[in-house]
Amino acid sequence: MAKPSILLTRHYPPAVMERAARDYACVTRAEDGGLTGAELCRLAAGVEGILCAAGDPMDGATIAALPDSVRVLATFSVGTDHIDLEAARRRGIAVTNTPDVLSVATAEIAMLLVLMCARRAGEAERMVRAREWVGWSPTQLLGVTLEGKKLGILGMGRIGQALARMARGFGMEIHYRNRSRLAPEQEEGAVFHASDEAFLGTVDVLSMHIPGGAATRNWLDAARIAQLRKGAIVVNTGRGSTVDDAALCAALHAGHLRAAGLDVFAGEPRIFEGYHTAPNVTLLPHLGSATEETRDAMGFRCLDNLDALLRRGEEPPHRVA
Ligand code: 8YV
Repeated sequence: MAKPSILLTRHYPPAVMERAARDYACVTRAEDGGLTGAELCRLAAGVEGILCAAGDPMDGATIAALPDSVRVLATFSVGTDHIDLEAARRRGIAVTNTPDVLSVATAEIAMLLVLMCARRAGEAERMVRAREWVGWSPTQLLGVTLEGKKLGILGMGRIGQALARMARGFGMEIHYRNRSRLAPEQEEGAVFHASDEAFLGTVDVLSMHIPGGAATRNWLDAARIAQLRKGAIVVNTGRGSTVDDAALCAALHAGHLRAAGLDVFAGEPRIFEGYHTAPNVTLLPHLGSATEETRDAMGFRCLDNLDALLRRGEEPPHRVA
């Protein structure tokens, strides 16, 4: 039987590309990224599945123009805000994602940013690298200790819960805000807050883990930032669109916030200009899931979903639309 044909929009990890080539007739690209909607539709001619990723043009107009052969979009991400799910539903195209396998890696990056913000590691590294370190002093680059501090997790899903487990190891007290309260065995002693106001007014560190999209756009705006305690730290490893960049920058420059650590940005890879000149901000290039183990597992999860639909005619295990 002929292998089903799929389009791979990116250069996925070698083990993923190898498995894809073993089981599918693959259309690949010389470039990684920079794909336009028109090129995507052209490359997709005759393929049944597309292994795509964040940053690919999966808007309504592109999905409407995809060839009729396309039956499934398997995204190499847990987030689906880059895909117009409604447009896919209208075309009868299935959409799958990669939950679970990236929770620990993303929580590690959140914990890394919390540590970097609390201990001013970004500023410190920049100083040493610039050959500006003139020697140790008792008051140089003083940060804050995490032990005993309150970590506020916004969005207590799989990634938030993985971060909570790590932060407990640093002696932090866990607070959270979520659509609904978790069962006690998932809470593991974390304090649920029923309102944004109570939550924001309590925490020393806010770690954001909410999805992108219209419903969460600019969730962290000037009004909510003002509800945070003076000297609070903000970390975002979810989606950049959930933060009002101008408001966050203003609060960092004004000193209301101690520091911010950002791994995601609205309109990335472009970055809001004000962040470049804020010393107390740590900027990472969307590293959340970037470990060898995790990226392999994400790719395999995409292929598992494609296999189910295209090779066995079954319902894919991680279908979101
Ligand atoms: C992905 C992510 O690796 O899974 C997500 O939603 O944000 C990342 O960890 C990245 O978006 C590539 O698709």
